[in-house]
Amino acid sequence: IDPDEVRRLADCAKEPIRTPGMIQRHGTLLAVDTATQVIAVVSEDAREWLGRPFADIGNPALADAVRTGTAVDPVRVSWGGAPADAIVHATGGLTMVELETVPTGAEYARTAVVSALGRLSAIGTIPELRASAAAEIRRIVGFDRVMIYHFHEDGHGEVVADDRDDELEPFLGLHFPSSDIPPQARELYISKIGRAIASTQAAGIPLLSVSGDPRAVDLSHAELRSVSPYHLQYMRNMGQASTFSLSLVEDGRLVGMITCAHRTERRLPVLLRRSLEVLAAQITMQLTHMREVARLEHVIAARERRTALLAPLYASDDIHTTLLGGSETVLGLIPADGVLVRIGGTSHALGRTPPLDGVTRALAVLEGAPLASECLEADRPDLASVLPEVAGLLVVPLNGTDDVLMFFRGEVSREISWLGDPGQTNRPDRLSPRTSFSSWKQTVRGRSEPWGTVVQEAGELAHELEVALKRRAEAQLARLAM
Ligand code: BLA
Repeated sequence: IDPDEVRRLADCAKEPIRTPGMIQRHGTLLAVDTATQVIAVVSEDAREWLGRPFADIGNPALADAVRTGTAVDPVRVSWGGAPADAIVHATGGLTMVELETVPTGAEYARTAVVSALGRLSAIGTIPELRASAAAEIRRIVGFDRVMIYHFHEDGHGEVVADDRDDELEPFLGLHFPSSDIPPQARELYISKIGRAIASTQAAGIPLLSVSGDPRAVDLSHAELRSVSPYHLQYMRNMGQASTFSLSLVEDGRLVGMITCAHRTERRLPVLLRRSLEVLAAQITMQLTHMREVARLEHVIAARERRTALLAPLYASDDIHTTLLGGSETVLGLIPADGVLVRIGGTSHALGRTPPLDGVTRALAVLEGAPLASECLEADRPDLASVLPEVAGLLVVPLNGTDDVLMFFRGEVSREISWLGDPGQTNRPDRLSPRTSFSSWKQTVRGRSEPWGTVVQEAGELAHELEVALKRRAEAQLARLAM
C-alpha cells in the first residue's frame, strides 16, 4: 500500500462530518430544546427565532409534533409564504425541525417506485439485478447517471452498475480506493440510508446556537447536513453538481451504495427520497438472498464431494492413493495448482508443487502453524525464498501431528482498472481528491488468486480427514484384535 494513501486515509477520517455547524442552502433548520420548547439552534436565515418559544411560530401542523417530540417525515407546511416539507426528528435533547423548499420543475412519480419494485423482484441473478436497479432508479430520478458500488473486503470499491447518459464516460468495472469514502462516512451511512447533496457550488448556511457552539449540534440524521468540503471538491472534479446516494446495508455492514449524480443542480422531494430508501432496502435483501442461496448450494456440493473422497478411505490400504489418485481428489475439492499431503510422515504430491527439500524446510520454519497467504513474497519472504514460483500458500496442519495438507498456487498477474490514477501526480496536494477520473490500469504481480472461502473449506476437509483416519486406525486395531 502506498504510504500517501495511508496518510490520506487517516486525514480524511478526521473530517467531523456529523457536526459541520452548517446546513445546505435549500432549507432552514430550527432545533428546539425538547425540555423547554425554546428554539436553541437556528440556521442563520432564521436568526430572529433564536431563543424564542417554538409555539410563537404558530404553525399548527408542526406545533404538536414538536411539543410531543414525535418524528414527522414529512409534512407539508407554509414557511415564509412558500410551501415547504417539514421533517422532524429528535436527537440529544433537541427536537430538530428541518424545512426544505419543495423542488419545482420536475414531475416525480412515486408510484414508479412501486412498479420498479415489482419488476426487480422477478430478477434472478446478481449482475442482472444490479444493472436493472440502476436503470430503474435512473428512470425514476432523471439524473444523468446512476451507479452501484460494491465494497470489497479491504474497503476499496468497485463500480458494478453504471446507467448513464450516452455522453458520459463509462465507469463500469472501475475500482476506487477506500479513502474516497472514509470510515466515519461509512459508519454514518449505515444509520442514515439516503443522503442528498443539492449543490456543490452554493456555500452552506452557518448554524447559530444559544450556547454559542453550533459545532456541538449533531446533524447525523439531518436531511440538510452540509457536506465535507473535500467531498464537494471531489464532486466538482467529477463534474457532478448534485447527488443523491443510498446505502446498501447487510447485517449492519455497509456493503455497497447506489449513487445518483447529475451535471446540473437537481433535487428530489423528501417523499420520493424515502420511497427510494425502501427500494434500496429491498434490493439489498434480494442481493443478500441470492448470495446466500449460491453459498448454500456450494456448501452442499462441497459436502457431497468430501464424502465421495473420504468414504473409500476406510476400506483402502493406501491413504495417499485414495486422496490423490482416484476420480475424486483433494485437488478437485480445493482448487489449487498443486497439493502436498503428508500423512504418517510420508509425503505425496499432486499437480504443480515446489521441490520437496524446499517444502521440508518451509514446514520446519512453520513448526506446525497454519498459514494462508496469497502473496508469499510480501507476507512471508522467509518461506517464499525456499518455495520458488509459489505466490499463494495454504497450510493446514492435521491434528497434533507432523501431518499436513499444503496447497500451492502460482502467480496470476491481474489488471485492475482504477477510477483515475490513485497516485500523487493526479492531485494538487496530498489531501486533495483526484483531478482526473479516467480509467487508469494497474498490473498486480506476485499474487495468486485469493483463497477466500477455500481456507474454511480446507479446514473442514482436514477435520473430516482426521476423523476418517482415526476411525480407519480403530477399525484396523479391531481387526488385529479379532
Ligand atoms: C464521501 N465519497 C463520498 C461519497 C461518495 C464518494 C459517493 C458519499 C456521498 C454521499 O453518500 O452522499 C466517492 N463519488 C465517489 C466515488 C464515485 C463518486 C468513488 O461519484 C465513483 C464514481 N474523499 C477524497 C479525499 C477525501 C475524501 C481525498 O477523495 C478526504 C480528504 C473525503 N468523501 C470524503 C468525505 C466524505 C466522502 C469526508 C463524506 C461526505 C459527507 O457525507 O459529509
